[in-house]
Amino acid sequence: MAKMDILVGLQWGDEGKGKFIDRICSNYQVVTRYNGGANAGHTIFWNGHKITLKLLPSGVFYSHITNVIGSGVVINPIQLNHEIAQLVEIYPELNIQQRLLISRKAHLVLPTDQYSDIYMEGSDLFRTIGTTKNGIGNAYANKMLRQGFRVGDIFTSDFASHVEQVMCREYQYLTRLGQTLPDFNETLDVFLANIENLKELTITDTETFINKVLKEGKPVLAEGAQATMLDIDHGTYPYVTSSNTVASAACVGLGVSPRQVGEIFGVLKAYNTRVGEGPFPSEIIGKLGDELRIKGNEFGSNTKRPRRIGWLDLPALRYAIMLNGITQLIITKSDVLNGMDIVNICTHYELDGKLEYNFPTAGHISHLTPHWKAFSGWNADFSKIKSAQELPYELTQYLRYLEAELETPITHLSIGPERDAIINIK
Ligand code: 2SA
Ligand code: MG
Repeated sequence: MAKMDILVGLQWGDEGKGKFIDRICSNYQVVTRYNGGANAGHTIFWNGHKITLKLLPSGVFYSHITNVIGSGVVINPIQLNHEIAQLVEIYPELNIQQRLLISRKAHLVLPTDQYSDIYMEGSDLFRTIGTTKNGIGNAYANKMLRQGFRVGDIFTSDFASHVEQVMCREYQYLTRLGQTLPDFNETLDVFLANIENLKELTITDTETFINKVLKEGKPVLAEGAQATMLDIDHGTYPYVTSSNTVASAACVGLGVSPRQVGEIFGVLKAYNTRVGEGPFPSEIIGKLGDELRIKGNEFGSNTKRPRRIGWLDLPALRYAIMLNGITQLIITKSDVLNGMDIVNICTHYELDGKLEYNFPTAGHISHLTPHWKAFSGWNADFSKIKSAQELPYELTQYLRYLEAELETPITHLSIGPERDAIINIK
């Protein structure tokens, strides 16, 4: 019996998960997505092209890997077809369609889910979250309300008329609220045409497939989208995404027992970022944050929004490691901090005059004052570093401190944007 390894982000997203997945992908027979939708953006550099995958699992580039979109994902068929078409054009030899399985139980994102998301983000009647405006929350809400459409439904004879009815209802509602919307018939036609394309793909009982593969002794990788601090239950609610992002969600979102789980990789950046609204205790406000944003190219891979910048936050990281049961840490973008005089880490917070060593899970998160430990910065030619022994002394000290404080081994360190700029630490 093989194991399913899980990879998650430990911060607020954009930790560089795609790069590490690309590194370990070839060890797996199956690579899966279990949560989120086109709000994800895994950037991979492949043969000189920069490619951002939103819905497709990162195993698409390896011809021996079967890629699975599990039941926990919400699928925008227009985006999925677009992504496939784009890759087929650049790499026809990869036969992406032949190596892609989609769960019958995954839910569909309707155009009206997206329009509702856009409306809610712009309206005073609703809380503004700073979403990616992909309709993710609305699609999951409909799933929970048991009003959603699942991929398996597209083969039923009344699917088109049922979608039309629902979209018509949503159009009436949004129009009454004053929202201007694209032409109804055109929107519906485009959506249904994309549903026809979806029918050409393999839509199946992916949980049966994955469990069979594991039984045959072939390892599976579950790649998490977004990150722990954006988890709908455990993140900084309400400023979170609408799915469970923690490792245990891979079991639900794929239909795999917790007994089958092997390694749980936790990816974190050597500093911190967050897009959208919400508490960010270790945020760096001002010039230094602006400099790091430019240096680290910290802009949303889908939405191009500038990311907020912060230092590492030990209470938040310990909390994320606990929630996921992380077995290995992967640290990315250590090169971005190269040349800084001082690198800070938030060790704990102060709240109403009291010291707080745990990440508060509700309530006063926005009132925290961080306490810092300052480290000497490092300065090295990262392009020449090939092994852990060659790392600058100050960076090694930084990593040792983190490893001890987080009580979890750091196994890999990314030292540059290139595909191979990642070294083994253990
Ligand atoms: P949503 O769209 O409903 O999931 O938004 C809710 C909150 O979750 C945040 N969120 C993200 N944060 C970082 N990266 C994400 N993915 C893209 C990327 C983002 C992009 O990888 O670059 O392109 O801008 C992601 N997806 C959701 C979002 O900012 C809200 O705070
Ligand atoms: Mg991302």
